[in-house]
Amino acid sequence: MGAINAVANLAVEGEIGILILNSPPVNALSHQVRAAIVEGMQLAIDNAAIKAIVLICEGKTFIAGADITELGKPPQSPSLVEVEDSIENSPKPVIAAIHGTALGGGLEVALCCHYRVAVPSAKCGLPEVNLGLLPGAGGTQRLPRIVGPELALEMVTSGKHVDAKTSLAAGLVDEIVPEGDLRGGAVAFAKKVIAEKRPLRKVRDLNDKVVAARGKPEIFAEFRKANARRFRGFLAPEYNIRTIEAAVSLPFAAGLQLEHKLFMELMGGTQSAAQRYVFFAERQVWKIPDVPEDTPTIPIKKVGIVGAGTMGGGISMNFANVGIPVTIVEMKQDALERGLGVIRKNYERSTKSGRLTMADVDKRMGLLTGTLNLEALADCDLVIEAIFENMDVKKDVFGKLDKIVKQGAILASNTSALDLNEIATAVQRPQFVIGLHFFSPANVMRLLEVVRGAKTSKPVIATSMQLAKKIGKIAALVGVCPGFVGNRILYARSLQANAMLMEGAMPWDIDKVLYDFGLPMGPFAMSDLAGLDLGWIKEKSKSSTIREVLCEKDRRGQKTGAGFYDYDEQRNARPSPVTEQIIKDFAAKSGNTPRKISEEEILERCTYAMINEGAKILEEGIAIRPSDIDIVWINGYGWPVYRGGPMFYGDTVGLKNVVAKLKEYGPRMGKDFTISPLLEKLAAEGRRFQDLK
Ligand code: T1G
Repeated sequence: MGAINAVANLAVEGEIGILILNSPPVNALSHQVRAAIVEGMQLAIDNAAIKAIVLICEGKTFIAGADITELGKPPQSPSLVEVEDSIENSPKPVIAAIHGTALGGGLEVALCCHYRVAVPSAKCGLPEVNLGLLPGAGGTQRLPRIVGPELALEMVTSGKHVDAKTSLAAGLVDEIVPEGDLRGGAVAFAKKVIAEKRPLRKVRDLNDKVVAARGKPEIFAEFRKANARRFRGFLAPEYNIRTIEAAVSLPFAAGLQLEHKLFMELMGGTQSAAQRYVFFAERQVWKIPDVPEDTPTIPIKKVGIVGAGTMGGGISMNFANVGIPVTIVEMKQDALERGLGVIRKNYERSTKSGRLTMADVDKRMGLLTGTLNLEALADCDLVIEAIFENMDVKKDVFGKLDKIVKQGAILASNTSALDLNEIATAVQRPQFVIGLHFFSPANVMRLLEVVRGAKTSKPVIATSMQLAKKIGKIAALVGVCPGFVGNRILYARSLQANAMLMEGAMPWDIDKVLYDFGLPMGPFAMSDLAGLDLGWIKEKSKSSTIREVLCEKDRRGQKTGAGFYDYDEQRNARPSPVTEQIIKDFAAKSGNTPRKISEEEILERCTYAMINEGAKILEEGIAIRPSDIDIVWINGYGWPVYRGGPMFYGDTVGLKNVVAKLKEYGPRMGKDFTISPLLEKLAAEGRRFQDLK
């Protein structure tokens, strides 16, 4: 038969019509693809020679969902429901042939086919919740009918991709066909359907599993209870749960109506707008304008880590996890043994959750070599220094590494604040020096700030970004300045938080506002967790800050049972009358008159100071684009993804309002506080950070 349009073909093999989609990169259900399916179905139905139809995709994956770039735009016909009706109501059996990932609208289309086959490596999922949405094309009503409400609840609220074996066991796919011969396997299955006169099985009519769950509200009550913490602040998970409840309690058509109503509510909300923004931001962050994708990279086959402390150990695990051998250097044997011991303990903890087997642990530990000898790093392709933050010590280590490590290797620093360009002056090859700023715990935290020095070469940058992807990190390329992007913005926020303590707010007032906003923890609870004595030197302590006074009174945080908060045996925090008095005395001594500070002011001063600092970071070229800053804060500092990041949040509240409020707060923002000219300009022009290209 031949081409239907630019993205689809209809082929005929005997009695089987094969509708082939080919719309790179992921066969998303764009208008063109939807039109092609409807037309292709009609052609196949009208062709008397065709007795069954196979829907298959070329490229790396089956349909990976609706076209996210079209969401929120005026709908174009045919709609996804029209596409689905053309398949489900076909008088000829339709078989979906799945490879790669059948996701979202893609799985919903497959669920409208009468049968589904998949290769062993295929995955299925309804990840709309990750976009702040729910499956809006019947998935919430068809999935529970085929896999049961329990698995459907898990799938639509986690967005997880289910593998082929599990999909087969759950009835989501009917047969696993040979890897590499999807088309052949699907055609053979279609012939079987014809030969055995199998019915046109519509998932919408399969009610056993939902009927069996009727009168069991505990399924949903227990699920909500078990996941309350995980879903805190998000709207979409609860909306998804309500649709599965509807699938159990309502007839199919009524369930579809509720699904559509709830979908449109989420679609129109700020949370989904934020999460869709983050979807694309997570893909943009890898694109470096002046480092093209074909920039040559350095093969990294062996890594060296200097320092087996908390950071060095965590960093090492990332490489062992992907099979790259690591040599860890320490100064003293006991420190080395302690470091390796912590790594083994961390791995063994993963065996308890079943994520790793003891064989996995031994294999990874087998890739780690401890030594007291820096020369052992001579043939490494990458060496990462993870020792304490002292410029002289770092420069000394880099000077030694420069003489030891083979030419062409990358010399990286895990510094979180020091001047990388200054460190690079200690070597003869500054073009091979880069910052790889991991976040603690480094084997868990997804973020990596890749710090570009003044002389860092493009191949070294390209290699570092590629390596970050390999070890499962999300990396943002940032420039050199105190605190880079993440910590610099954190500092701007803490200036406001600490200032408001002097003006009358209490740590728990400020923490509550930021916790309710969606952050996992407020700044003062976070300080208590990290330890108030981080960087504190007792001998030099002069009661010059509230933090110093607390340390002097041995209130150093959770570890001493008291810090800003008091802690019980289970380390539950409660506001402290002791701290309250310390703060009041300290503020009074500094001539401050306390006043009631509203939650609104607390939130605005903290978040607007962050947005303003983000704008300065953009002005200075320390970050490539605003969304990179958002990726840093979402993946490194727990900024709620449903608020899109500080810069997106600025756009949400309106930059005009941000500037107006900053001016209204005026001197309260601090004597050194200035509003970013870029922020002022965008506000004056009624533009957003997102408009910056
Ligand atoms: N729409 C538009 N573009 C998409 C897309 C989509 N659904 N999925 C991926 N892309 C682009 C992406 O931006 C990137 O572009 C390129 O494809 C490669 O993606 C009614 C409403 C499929 C697992 O949520 O999870 O259906 O940066 O880098 O790592 O119920 O992409 O190259 O220009 O991620 O191999 C539901 C989203 C939609 C799946 C492949 N579906 N995609 O991962 O490649 S909502 C999803 C993914 C929906 C209905 C509702 C992943 C992937 P560029 P990539 P990858």
